[in-house]
Amino acid sequence: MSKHLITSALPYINGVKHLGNLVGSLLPADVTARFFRQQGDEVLFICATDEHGTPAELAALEKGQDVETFCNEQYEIQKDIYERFGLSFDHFGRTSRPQNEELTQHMCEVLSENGYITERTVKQVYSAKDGRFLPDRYVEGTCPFCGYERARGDQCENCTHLLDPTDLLNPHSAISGSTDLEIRDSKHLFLQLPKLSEEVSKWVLEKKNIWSPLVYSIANKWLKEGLQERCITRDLQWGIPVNRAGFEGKVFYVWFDAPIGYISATKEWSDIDPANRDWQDWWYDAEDVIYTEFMAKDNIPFHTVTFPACLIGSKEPWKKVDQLKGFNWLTYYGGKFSTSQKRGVFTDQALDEFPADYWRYWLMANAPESSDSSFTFVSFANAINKDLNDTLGNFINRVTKINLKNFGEEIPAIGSFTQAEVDLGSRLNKLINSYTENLNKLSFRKALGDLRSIWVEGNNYVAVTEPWKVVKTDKDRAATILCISFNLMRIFAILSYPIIPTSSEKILLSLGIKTSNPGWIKGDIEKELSFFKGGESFIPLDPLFNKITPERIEELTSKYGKEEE
Ligand code: B3M
Ligand code: ZN
Repeated sequence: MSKHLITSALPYINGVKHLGNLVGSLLPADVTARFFRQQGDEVLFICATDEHGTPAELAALEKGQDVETFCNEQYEIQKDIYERFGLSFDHFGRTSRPQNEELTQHMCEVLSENGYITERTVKQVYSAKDGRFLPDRYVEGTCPFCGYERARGDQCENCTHLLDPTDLLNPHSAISGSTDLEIRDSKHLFLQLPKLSEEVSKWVLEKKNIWSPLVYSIANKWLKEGLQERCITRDLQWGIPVNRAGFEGKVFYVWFDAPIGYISATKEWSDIDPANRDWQDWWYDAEDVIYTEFMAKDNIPFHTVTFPACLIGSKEPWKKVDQLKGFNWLTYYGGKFSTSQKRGVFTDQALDEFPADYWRYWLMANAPESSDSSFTFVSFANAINKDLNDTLGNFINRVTKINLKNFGEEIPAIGSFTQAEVDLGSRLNKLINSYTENLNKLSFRKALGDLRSIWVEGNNYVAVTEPWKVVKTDKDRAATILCISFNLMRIFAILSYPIIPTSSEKILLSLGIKTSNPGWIKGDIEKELSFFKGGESFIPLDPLFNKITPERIEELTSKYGKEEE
């Protein structure tokens, strides 16, 4: 039995997330957590809201709320949405909780004791009108590299250059719009990454054949460019205070405290039940733990270089990531999802339109693994109609109908296997082995292709054996075919559980199986195909899925926008 620690990148607190955020970390992490639990492994699935930094402050300002009130509200909104999407976190915490303050301050102290933190006075943009320094996104202006006039103080979203607020041309305050800005001295802490470069490079090299090319190449590029010292403090009110003389009124930079949030959210989890839970079992001297992280590609540098550098620099035995699944982008009709321009489908709206399983299925079948994927309602409707409704749903409906007509609400008695069942078994064996292997390798698109092929086997089986015909001449043979078909329903439900858990639970319940962990299909397929032997009762299922009509597609595309503006 393995011990899996799974984390998803922590969603920023500022606003409801869109489908791209869901498929870029949260959902694949959940699919993997469910899958490992079904293998009988010990799993701890951790996430939290990422609550500090200028995104939170600016969003709160926009809503006319103080940041703490804003974060409290947004945390509950996001937590509720993720529960409705079936994201089975063992704990969903907050980086603004005391555990993260304690651990972040500790991390800075030990890094400082080990000589990896220096103090330096830097030039900062100060706004007399706002009465404060303006770090990162608090300053906007013209990008010196590409002339984009709405560049932010930390990065130009047009040419993606990382910026410092003092680089901007015609800068103005993002709060008051004031251009009356001055440059003032301000003392900050710097993480001496160059001193950790050799150890980090050695550690990254060990991952060469473990991480995907996308992940390994991004980590390597950063290391090859040469690591620079990084400022890990900010002149902000909202954040984890820097508990160091001379740094009153300053907080840690959000990307310093956020990854530590994985550890502190685990401590939140064990603080709930300290008699039975120990966060250090998963993070401290925890070489028996297999740690897998999920994130979008822009987060890969922080997770493969800066955060491991902090853990290495602490000289404490913190668990570092083993496997890291990075994703490209999900686009909306080829363009970017946009919170500000209200472009695309957001997680709260998605649940108003269709059940979570519809989205879970399409997103995992089209996960942006080796390249970007584009969401369109036509593609979405095709998958729901063809794969869920016409393949899985249709198989269940037709077997149930034939059985009700000839044997009532009882699974009929199984007889001996013919060549049809032997062939079915060997095809299923191959497909299930491939599906299991692809999920183990986090190859989600391939895995979903296998799952689809597994469902198709059900329809092929009844098409070949024709129980509706056979029942007229050989009722026992028809009984066997239908009994095998009910066993296929159970097999499909168990295998589909990581992807479409709500539908899978409904199928299992209709077969009289109520469980929080349905296990897996492995070993002797003949045994699985004769799990039900006959005599068991079942509850006829209402149709699990509804087709999406062309009219509905039209309605959705006009509601959520289509072409890039
Ligand atoms: N909050 C997600 C993002 O960049 C960021 C991840 C933090 S994981 C420690 O959108
Ligand atoms: Zn630019």
